[in-house]
Amino acid sequence: MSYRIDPQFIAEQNARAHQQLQSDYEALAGVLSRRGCDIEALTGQAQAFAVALPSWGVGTGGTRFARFPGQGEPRNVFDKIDDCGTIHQLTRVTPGVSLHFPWDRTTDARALREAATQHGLHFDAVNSNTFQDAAGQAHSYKFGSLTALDPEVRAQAVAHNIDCIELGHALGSKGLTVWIGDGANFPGQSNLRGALERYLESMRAIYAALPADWLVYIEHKLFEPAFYATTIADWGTSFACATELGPKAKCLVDLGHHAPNTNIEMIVARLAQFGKLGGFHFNDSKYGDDDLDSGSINPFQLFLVFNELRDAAQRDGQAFRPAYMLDQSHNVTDPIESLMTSAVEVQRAYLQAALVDTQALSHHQKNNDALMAAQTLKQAFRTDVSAILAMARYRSGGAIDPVALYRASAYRDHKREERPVVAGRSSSGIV
Ligand SMILES: [Mn+2]
Repeated sequence: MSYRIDPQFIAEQNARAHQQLQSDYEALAGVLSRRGCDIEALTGQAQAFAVALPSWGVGTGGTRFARFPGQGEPRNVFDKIDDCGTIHQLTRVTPGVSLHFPWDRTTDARALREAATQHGLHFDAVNSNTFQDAAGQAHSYKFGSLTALDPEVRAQAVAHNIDCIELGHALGSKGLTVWIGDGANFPGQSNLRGALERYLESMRAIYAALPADWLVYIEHKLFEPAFYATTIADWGTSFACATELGPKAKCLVDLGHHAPNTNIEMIVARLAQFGKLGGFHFNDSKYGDDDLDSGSINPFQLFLVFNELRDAAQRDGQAFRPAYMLDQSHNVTDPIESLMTSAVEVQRAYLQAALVDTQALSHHQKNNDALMAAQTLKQAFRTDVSAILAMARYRSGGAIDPVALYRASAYRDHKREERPVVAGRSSSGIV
């Protein structure tokens, strides 16, 4: 039996922090009340918010130079589910897990589904992997997968994606995320238009295999591993392909997959306007696809993204339901601590955006009062909603202070004993 944090221990730890929280919560309630905001409604919104965990994020990622594994890392998909369960147990904001095949391949989908259910987890979009060669596969992806010139390579990549759909279907998932590393490293290496034509041909075959209630998410990325011309490099290409494929194809925005200083919130607004915003891979970035913890570098950008999402939800109502997922790589922190912190940061940005005085904003926009319009957003962004987030966790049975409780529980020490290092451990990765 693997170690799990005892709910009684959570209750004891919370009891020690509750009085302080109650006092902070009441003070914030007063501040918000003067602005006409009901703190109870906001707490309810925070409790209803969810962002999915990447199964590959609970192991140490590493860079292309080296990986420095941590202690007690998950050895297989069941260990990963245990760690994801612990993150959800303490934060109450991560009920979904996004799997990655073949890393998380299992022959017993029922057992995996059962393990997830025991933790109160379900499976979010599954991810295919044709950016590296799996052991024993017939053809290499060195020169591309869905866009490869060799039709047998393309057929193999298409078959893998269809296999992912079947696996995901057995697990109760409702979506497939496709990111490919295909592209060219040199001018002239590839016919740019031809590569995209082959991509669309391959994707049409994958699209045809989608169950009726599934979506396929096209994830674009500016560069790497193709350093000259990536086939699906930007949201424009992603949008064009999603449009060509049909209503079940949507675009996925990974915050790190853009050039520095790109106005990502505007991309979000555009994709939402035209009904093609499928979902997100949240993370943060300073230079490139850094896969840093969400909100650790540019929390204002994250807030502005959620401000656009708030606007889209207001316009489109229940029909607007993009998939929220984290996609991070942890090199120097305990992945569980990073993922808990990031999930809360995404929830924080969502809640800050909910605080925007939309009437005032609209008024200032109509009057071309740029300064006050910007200040209206800043007022929401500067509001410290920590007490609401903590109260939401507390009321949902989570931890008032997830990282402190996690450390006090010595969870990682237990896992170090339970999970001795084995050769050929399952991969974690960065997409
Ligand atoms: Mn990603």
